[in-house]
Amino acid sequence: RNGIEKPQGYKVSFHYNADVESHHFGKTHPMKPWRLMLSKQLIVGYGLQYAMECYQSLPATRQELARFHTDRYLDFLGIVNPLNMEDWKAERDRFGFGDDCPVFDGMWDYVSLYGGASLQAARTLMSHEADIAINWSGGLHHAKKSAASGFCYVNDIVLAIQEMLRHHARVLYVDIDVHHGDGVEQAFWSTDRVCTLSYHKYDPEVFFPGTGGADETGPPHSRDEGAHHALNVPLDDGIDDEQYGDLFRRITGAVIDAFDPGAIVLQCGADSLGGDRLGRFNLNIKAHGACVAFVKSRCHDRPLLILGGGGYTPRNVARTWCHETALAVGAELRGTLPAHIPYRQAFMGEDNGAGLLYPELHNIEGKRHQNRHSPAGLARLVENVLTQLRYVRG
Ligand code: ZLS
Ligand code: CA
Ligand code: ZN
Repeated sequence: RNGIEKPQGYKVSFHYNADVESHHFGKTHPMKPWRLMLSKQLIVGYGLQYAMECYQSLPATRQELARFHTDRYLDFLGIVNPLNMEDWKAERDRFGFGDDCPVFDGMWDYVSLYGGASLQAARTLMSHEADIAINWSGGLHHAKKSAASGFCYVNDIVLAIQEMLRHHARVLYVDIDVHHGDGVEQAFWSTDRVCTLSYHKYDPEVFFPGTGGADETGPPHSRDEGAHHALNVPLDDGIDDEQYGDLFRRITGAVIDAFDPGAIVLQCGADSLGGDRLGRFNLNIKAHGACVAFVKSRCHDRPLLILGGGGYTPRNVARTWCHETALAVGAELRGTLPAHIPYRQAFMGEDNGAGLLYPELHNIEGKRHQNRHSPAGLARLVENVLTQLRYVRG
């Protein structure tokens, strides 16, 4: 009745602390932590909490954050607030704060909460208490060791991977956010123990962060440690379900086979969906979810860490991450949204009233982008990564 069919024997853990929801980047800022509340409402509305182990996560400590971030950056992050920030103008610029990464009330609490949730998720996997661990509040892939960038203040992904490297020789990072996963790529640039694979919109002049070209593969010389272990799939506007799915399966499948990681981290940024406020792709929820299902199907007995990321049309973010939580636990959800969830109105879409009296889980509305991909261009992208993989050994 609650939509749960039968579990497939995967132990799934869910890591969350509802205190993240209440933080605000500012009224006009596209990053809205309350999208996490909306996601959680859907997940609970479908009863998925009964199919996983739900952990109340704790904030990461300063010592934990310092495993990746510098002391000087953390000092500033801990000290600055909207009232005193005028006194810290030079540091503010140096550490990447500004319109994208504003100083806001409760910033330290917010960043330590999403960081703590990813660390707890990684540890739960490493102690074999779960096969798949989920943190939708994480996936903030742009943060650098000494700087905030692109709405990201601490890099929970790097912290989680560092934890996993204590137990596994090789970790694979896959990133389906519409933006390039530059912070994670940079953190593990000089090691062949982490392979980073990002799919993203690439247009260095106009689209953030401007990195992630096909020839950005790692340190320059083949004998340098980490050479060839950064993999990038630069894409253009409007890629559709079929094109993306085909590309994703061929490339990600080949990377898993070649690199043979001991554990996998999947960043599921929902800004690669059609109709996203900042995105450029045309993916539907089922195609986005098919990436999660594909990675899960290739994990066999490797632990899988599933993280959130971007996603700027909150009702679509919540739908996607609810659908993907169901894929993780192996549940089939009925298409009509539960009737009794709080904030059900939020799922009604922009044009309230006509037609959408019974909103669907798997449908998204919103403007689509013109598809700028050709079969030949996509084939070249696959060839390019497969060529690079000749240098990658598990
Ligand atoms: O991957 O494009 C940029 C940088 C700028 C243009 C925007 N201005 C404000 C700063 C300089 C070149 N930044 C991107 C960052 C995208 C981060 C994606 C994060 C992730 O999804 C992972 C979580 C960007 N795109 C759109 C905006 N910033 C943006 C749009 C609207 C606003 C409001 C608030 C702030 C200023 C006005 C803002 C940023
Ligand atoms: Ca990406
Ligand atoms: Zn993004």
